[in-house]
Amino acid sequence: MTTSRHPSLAARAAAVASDEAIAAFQRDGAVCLRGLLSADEVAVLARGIDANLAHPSPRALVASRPDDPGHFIEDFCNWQANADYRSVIFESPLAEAAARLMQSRSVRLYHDHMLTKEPGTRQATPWHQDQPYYNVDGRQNISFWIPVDPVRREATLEFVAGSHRGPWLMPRSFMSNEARWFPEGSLADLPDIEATRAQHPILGWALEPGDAVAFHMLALHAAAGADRRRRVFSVRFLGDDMRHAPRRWKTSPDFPGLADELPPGAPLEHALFPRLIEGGA
Ligand SMILES: O=C(O)CCC(=O)C(=O)O
Repeated sequence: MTTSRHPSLAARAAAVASDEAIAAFQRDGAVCLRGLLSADEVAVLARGIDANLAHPSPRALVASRPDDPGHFIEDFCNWQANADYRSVIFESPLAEAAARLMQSRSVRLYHDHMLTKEPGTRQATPWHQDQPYYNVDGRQNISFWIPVDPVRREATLEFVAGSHRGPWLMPRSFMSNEARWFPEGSLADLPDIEATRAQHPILGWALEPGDAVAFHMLALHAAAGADRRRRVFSVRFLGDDMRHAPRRWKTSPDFPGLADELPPGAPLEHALFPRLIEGGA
Protein backbone atom coordinates (compact mmCIF):
# COMPACT_ATOMS: atom_id res chain seq x y z
CA MET A 1 0.00 0.00 0.00
CA THR A 2 1.26 3.48 -0.85
CA THR A 3 -0.81 6.52 0.00
CA SER A 4 -1.25 9.41 -2.43
CA ARG A 5 0.50 12.59 -1.30
CA HIS A 6 -0.75 16.16 -1.56
CA PRO A 7 1.68 18.15 -3.78
CA SER A 8 2.01 20.96 -1.19
CA LEU A 9 3.57 18.60 1.37
CA ALA A 10 6.92 18.43 -0.45
CA ALA A 11 7.20 22.23 -0.51
CA ARG A 12 6.30 22.52 3.18
CA ALA A 13 8.87 19.88 4.08
CA ALA A 14 11.59 21.49 1.95
CA ALA A 15 11.04 24.86 3.64
CA VAL A 16 11.71 23.38 7.09
CA ALA A 17 13.89 20.33 6.40
CA SER A 18 16.26 22.63 4.50
CA ASP A 19 19.66 21.68 3.09
CA GLU A 20 21.19 22.98 6.36
CA ALA A 21 18.83 20.79 8.39
CA ILE A 22 19.74 17.75 6.26
CA ALA A 23 23.45 18.42 6.84
CA ALA A 24 22.86 18.82 10.59
CA PHE A 25 20.84 15.58 10.78
CA GLN A 26 23.51 13.67 8.87
CA ARG A 27 26.32 15.17 10.98
CA ASP A 28 24.75 15.19 14.46
CA GLY A 29 22.01 12.55 14.24
CA ALA A 30 19.45 15.08 15.50
CA VAL A 31 17.98 18.35 14.28
CA CYS A 32 15.21 20.71 15.34
CA LEU A 33 12.59 21.52 12.69
CA ARG A 34 10.71 24.69 13.63
CA GLY A 35 7.07 24.88 12.60
CA LEU A 36 6.97 21.60 10.68
CA LEU A 37 3.33 21.07 11.67
CA SER A 38 0.57 23.66 11.35
CA ALA A 39 -1.59 24.75 14.29
CA ASP A 40 -4.43 22.63 12.86
CA GLU A 41 -2.21 19.55 12.65
CA VAL A 42 -1.06 20.11 16.24
CA ALA A 43 -4.68 20.37 17.38
CA VAL A 44 -5.51 17.07 15.65
CA LEU A 45 -2.49 15.43 17.22
CA ALA A 46 -3.37 16.75 20.70
CA ARG A 47 -6.89 15.36 20.26
CA GLY A 48 -5.39 12.01 19.23
CA ILE A 49 -3.12 11.94 22.28
CA ASP A 50 -6.01 12.82 24.60
CA ALA A 51 -8.11 10.00 23.12
CA ASN A 52 -5.16 7.64 23.51
CA LEU A 53 -4.72 8.70 27.16
CA ALA A 54 -8.43 8.20 27.82
CA HIS A 55 -8.34 4.71 26.26
CA PRO A 56 -4.80 3.29 26.45
CA SER A 57 -4.14 0.15 24.42
CA PRO A 58 -3.08 -3.15 26.01
CA ARG A 59 0.48 -2.15 24.99
CA ALA A 60 0.52 0.96 27.22
CA LEU A 61 2.88 1.04 30.16
CA VAL A 62 3.49 3.33 33.10
CA ALA A 63 7.15 4.35 33.14
CA SER A 64 7.14 6.15 36.51
CA ARG A 65 7.16 4.74 40.02
CA PRO A 66 3.99 4.65 42.15
CA ASP A 67 5.42 7.33 44.50
CA ASP A 68 6.29 9.69 41.62
CA PRO A 69 4.35 12.95 42.18
CA GLY A 70 3.61 12.98 38.43
CA HIS A 71 2.95 10.17 35.99
CA PHE A 72 4.79 9.00 32.87
CA ILE A 73 2.74 6.91 30.45
CA GLU A 74 3.76 5.45 27.11
CA ASP A 75 1.72 3.70 24.45
CA PHE A 76 2.72 2.20 21.13
CA CYS A 77 1.45 1.25 17.67
CA ASN A 78 -1.95 2.93 17.77
CA TRP A 79 -2.18 4.41 14.28
CA GLN A 80 -4.68 1.83 13.07
CA ALA A 81 -7.10 2.59 15.94
CA ASN A 82 -6.53 6.34 16.23
CA ALA A 83 -7.85 8.39 13.30
CA ASP A 84 -6.10 11.55 14.50
CA TYR A 85 -2.74 9.81 14.59
CA ARG A 86 -3.41 8.51 11.07
CA SER A 87 -4.31 11.96 9.84
CA VAL A 88 -1.04 13.47 11.09
CA ILE A 89 1.12 10.54 9.98
CA PHE A 90 -0.38 10.29 6.49
CA GLU A 91 -1.45 13.85 5.66
CA SER A 92 1.21 16.13 7.19
CA PRO A 93 4.67 16.83 5.71
CA LEU A 94 6.35 14.38 8.14
CA ALA A 95 7.02 11.73 5.47
CA GLU A 96 8.47 14.25 3.01
CA ALA A 97 10.70 15.68 5.75
CA ALA A 98 11.76 12.12 6.63
CA ALA A 99 12.74 11.39 3.01
CA ARG A 100 14.85 14.53 2.84
CA LEU A 101 16.63 14.04 6.16
CA MET A 102 17.26 10.31 5.65
CA GLN A 103 18.27 10.97 2.02
CA SER A 104 15.97 8.12 1.08
CA ARG A 105 13.74 7.66 -1.96
CA SER A 106 11.17 5.64 -0.01
CA VAL A 107 9.55 6.26 3.37
CA ARG A 108 7.72 3.58 5.31
CA LEU A 109 5.93 3.97 8.63
CA TYR A 110 7.59 1.94 11.39
CA HIS A 111 5.46 2.79 14.42
CA ASP A 112 3.99 5.51 16.63
CA HIS A 113 4.84 6.01 20.29
CA MET A 114 3.02 8.33 22.68
CA LEU A 115 4.94 9.60 25.74
CA THR A 116 3.12 11.83 28.21
CA LYS A 117 4.61 13.21 31.42
CA GLU A 118 2.05 14.78 33.72
CA PRO A 119 3.02 17.86 35.80
CA GLY A 120 5.49 17.05 38.56
CA THR A 121 6.85 13.87 36.93
CA ARG A 122 10.21 13.15 38.53
CA GLN A 123 11.00 10.15 36.35
CA ALA A 124 13.63 11.05 33.78
CA THR A 125 13.93 9.15 30.51
CA PRO A 126 17.44 7.70 30.83
CA TRP A 127 20.06 8.00 28.10
CA HIS A 128 19.53 5.34 25.46
CA GLN A 129 19.58 4.53 21.76
CA ASP A 130 16.33 3.29 20.21
CA GLN A 131 17.52 0.91 17.53
CA PRO A 132 18.80 -1.84 19.88
CA TYR A 133 15.22 -2.20 21.22
CA TYR A 134 13.87 -2.67 17.70
CA ASN A 135 13.57 -5.44 15.11
CA VAL A 136 15.19 -3.49 12.25
CA ASP A 137 18.68 -3.06 10.84
CA GLY A 138 19.99 -0.36 8.51
CA ARG A 139 21.06 3.27 8.55
CA GLN A 140 18.25 5.16 6.81
CA ASN A 141 15.83 5.64 9.66
CA ILE A 142 14.32 8.53 11.58
CA SER A 143 12.09 9.40 14.53
CA PHE A 144 10.22 12.65 15.06
CA TRP A 145 9.60 13.76 18.66
CA ILE A 146 6.60 16.08 18.49
CA PRO A 147 5.34 17.80 21.64
CA VAL A 148 1.87 19.33 21.57
CA ASP A 149 2.68 21.38 24.70
CA PRO A 150 5.51 23.93 24.99
CA VAL A 151 8.67 22.29 26.31
CA ARG A 152 11.35 24.27 28.15
CA ARG A 153 15.05 23.67 27.46
CA GLU A 154 15.44 21.95 30.87
CA ALA A 155 12.71 19.41 30.06
CA THR A 156 13.37 18.78 26.39
CA LEU A 157 14.77 15.72 24.64
CA GLU A 158 18.57 15.89 24.56
CA PHE A 159 21.06 14.17 22.28
CA VAL A 160 24.76 13.37 22.19
CA ALA A 161 25.73 14.80 18.80
CA GLY A 162 27.43 12.23 16.56
CA SER A 163 26.38 9.20 18.64
CA HIS A 164 24.25 7.95 15.71
CA ARG A 165 27.47 6.77 14.07
CA GLY A 166 27.54 4.01 16.70
CA PRO A 167 28.47 1.73 18.28
CA TRP A 168 25.29 0.07 19.52
CA LEU A 169 25.19 0.24 23.32
CA MET A 170 23.40 -2.04 25.77
CA PRO A 171 19.65 -1.32 25.94
CA ARG A 172 18.29 -1.61 29.47
CA SER A 173 14.82 -1.35 30.96
CA PHE A 174 14.20 2.26 31.97
CA MET A 175 13.18 1.71 35.58
CA SER A 176 14.93 -1.50 36.64
CA ASN A 177 18.06 -1.11 34.44
CA GLU A 178 17.87 -4.76 33.30
CA ALA A 179 19.51 -6.07 30.10
CA ARG A 180 16.33 -7.67 28.69
CA TRP A 181 17.13 -7.34 25.02
CA PHE A 182 20.75 -8.25 24.27
CA PRO A 183 22.47 -10.79 26.53
CA GLU A 184 24.44 -9.16 29.38
CA GLY A 185 28.00 -8.46 28.22
CA SER A 186 27.23 -8.69 24.49
CA LEU A 187 27.21 -4.90 23.99
CA ALA A 188 29.21 -2.20 25.76
CA ASP A 189 27.34 -0.26 28.43
CA LEU A 190 26.61 3.44 28.05
CA PRO A 191 28.99 5.87 29.72
CA ASP A 192 27.47 7.80 32.65
CA ILE A 193 26.56 10.78 30.52
CA GLU A 194 24.77 12.70 33.30
CA ALA A 195 27.88 12.49 35.51
CA THR A 196 30.13 13.73 32.70
CA ARG A 197 27.86 16.09 30.77
CA ALA A 198 30.59 18.62 30.02
CA GLN A 199 32.55 15.95 28.15
CA HIS A 200 29.73 15.30 25.67
CA PRO A 201 28.43 17.48 22.82
CA ILE A 202 24.85 17.66 24.11
CA LEU A 203 22.13 19.16 21.92
CA GLY A 204 18.61 20.14 22.94
CA TRP A 205 16.04 22.76 22.03
CA ALA A 206 13.17 24.50 23.80
CA LEU A 207 10.13 23.69 21.67
CA GLU A 208 6.76 25.19 20.80
CA PRO A 209 3.80 23.20 19.47
CA GLY A 210 4.42 22.66 15.74
CA ASP A 211 8.16 22.16 16.20
CA ALA A 212 9.56 18.65 15.84
CA VAL A 213 12.90 17.15 16.71
CA ALA A 214 14.12 14.60 14.17
CA PHE A 215 16.67 12.02 15.24
CA HIS A 216 18.40 8.86 14.11
CA MET A 217 17.49 5.60 15.87
CA LEU A 218 21.09 5.20 17.08
CA ALA A 219 21.36 8.74 18.49
CA LEU A 220 21.83 8.69 22.26
CA HIS A 221 18.99 10.65 23.82
CA ALA A 222 17.36 11.35 27.18
CA ALA A 223 14.85 13.68 28.80
CA ALA A 224 14.40 15.05 32.30
CA GLY A 225 11.16 14.80 34.27
CA ALA A 226 8.49 17.42 33.66
CA ASP A 227 7.28 20.23 35.91
CA ARG A 228 4.54 21.06 33.38
CA ARG A 229 2.39 18.71 31.33
CA ARG A 230 4.33 17.31 28.38
CA ARG A 231 2.32 15.36 25.83
CA VAL A 232 4.54 13.98 23.06
CA PHE A 233 3.95 11.93 19.95
CA SER A 234 6.98 10.16 18.50
CA VAL A 235 6.63 8.66 15.05
CA ARG A 236 9.28 6.54 13.41
CA PHE A 237 9.96 5.97 9.71
CA LEU A 238 12.15 3.62 7.70
CA GLY A 239 14.10 4.44 4.55
CA ASP A 240 15.47 2.44 1.60
CA ASP A 241 18.10 0.33 3.37
CA MET A 242 16.08 -0.77 6.42
CA ARG A 243 15.53 -4.50 6.81
CA HIS A 244 13.68 -6.84 9.13
CA ALA A 245 15.91 -8.12 11.98
CA PRO A 246 13.87 -10.59 14.03
CA ARG A 247 15.23 -11.08 17.56
CA ARG A 248 15.10 -14.07 19.86
CA TRP A 249 13.60 -11.84 22.53
CA LYS A 250 10.59 -9.53 22.76
CA THR A 251 11.40 -6.20 21.15
CA SER A 252 9.99 -2.85 22.27
CA PRO A 253 7.57 -2.42 20.71
CA ASP A 254 6.79 -6.04 19.99
CA PHE A 255 5.29 -7.14 16.68
CA PRO A 256 3.83 -10.54 17.63
CA GLY A 257 3.92 -13.10 14.82
CA LEU A 258 5.84 -10.91 12.40
CA ALA A 259 8.89 -13.20 12.41
CA ASP A 260 6.67 -15.96 10.96
CA GLU A 261 5.65 -13.73 8.07
CA LEU A 262 8.80 -11.79 7.15
CA PRO A 263 12.20 -13.44 6.82
CA PRO A 264 15.33 -11.85 8.31
CA GLY A 265 16.84 -9.31 5.95
CA ALA A 266 13.57 -8.66 4.10
CA PRO A 267 12.28 -5.13 3.46
CA LEU A 268 9.44 -4.34 5.89
CA GLU A 269 6.85 -5.04 3.19
CA HIS A 270 3.84 -5.66 5.43
CA ALA A 271 0.47 -4.03 6.18
CA LEU A 272 1.83 -2.94 9.59
CA PHE A 273 4.42 -0.76 7.86
CA PRO A 274 2.67 1.10 5.02
CA ARG A 275 4.81 2.88 2.50
CA LEU A 276 4.08 6.61 2.41
CA ILE A 277 6.54 7.52 -0.32
CA GLU A 278 7.50 5.19 -3.20
CA GLY A 279 10.96 4.39 -4.47
CA GLY A 280 13.73 2.06 -3.32
CA ALA A 281 13.00 -1.07 -1.30
O1 LIG B 1 9.76 11.55 25.65
C1 LIG B 1 10.67 11.05 26.30
O2 LIG B 1 10.83 11.27 27.50
C2 LIG B 1 11.65 10.12 25.62
C3 LIG B 1 11.40 10.00 24.14
C4 LIG B 1 12.16 8.92 23.47
O3 LIG B 1 13.01 8.28 24.05
C5 LIG B 1 11.83 8.62 22.08
O4 LIG B 1 10.92 9.21 21.51
O5 LIG B 1 12.52 7.73 21.51
